[in-house]
Amino acid sequence: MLIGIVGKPNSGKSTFFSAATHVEVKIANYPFTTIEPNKGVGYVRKRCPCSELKNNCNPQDSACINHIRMIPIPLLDVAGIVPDAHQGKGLGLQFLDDMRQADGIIIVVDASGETDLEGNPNPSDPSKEVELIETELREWIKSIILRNRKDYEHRPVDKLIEVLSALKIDNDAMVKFVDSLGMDKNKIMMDEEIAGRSKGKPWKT
Ligand SMILES: Nc1nc2c(ncn2[C@@H]2O[C@H](COP(=O)(O)OP(=O)(O)OP(=O)(O)O)[C@@H](O)[C@H]2O)c(=O)[nH]1
Ligand SMILES: [Mg+2]
Repeated sequence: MLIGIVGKPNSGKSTFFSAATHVEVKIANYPFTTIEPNKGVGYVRKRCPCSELKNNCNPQDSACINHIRMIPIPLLDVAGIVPDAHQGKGLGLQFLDDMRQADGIIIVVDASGETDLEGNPNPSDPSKEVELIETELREWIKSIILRNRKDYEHRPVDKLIEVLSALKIDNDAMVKFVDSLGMDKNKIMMDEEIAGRSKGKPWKT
């Protein structure tokens, strides 16, 4: 499993990453301090079942310290995402390519509202930062789906899953999504009406 740490530029992603992994990385008060992604391992602490069994365990995959299991979670700190990143703005496409490796994301928001969506010092509504990430990820996936129409159109859903395989989208979620559009799973159609119907709705996986 790999979790991507995402957010607009200058929002505190690397600060969170460094606190969670103890990896020293560049942190600064301006946008695009991080360009190449930083990789490290954070630990989720969970009470280990050995506390109830009243013995000490010796797990191979993680440390158990005083009955607390240290579960390793690889983290990836990537470049900031700006409006229209899916069209290449900012470090758009590089960011999105780095994100392909991640199984899930943590969105880091600058709750002070003192920097805009480009990470510059201007007043801003922090809730817009979550919308920004949702919009850019959705538009990016949508552009891949529309660009590869010839590979899955009029074919079973498996072909569409193949097109999206690099994005680690769950197969069952994909089948359910196709169902929710009222599409035949054996004959995927991506006409303009369907493309329009998905517009504006986050594609939950
Ligand atoms: N007050 C305050 N400042 C913070 C906090 N987290 C980060 N900062 C500051 O915010 C600035 C940006 O932090 P970074 O961690 O470099 O932000 P980033 O999102 O990785 O930035 P980019 O890599 O440029 O996209 C730095 O000056 C940090 O010291 C916080 O929780 N509170
Ligand atoms: Mg950074």
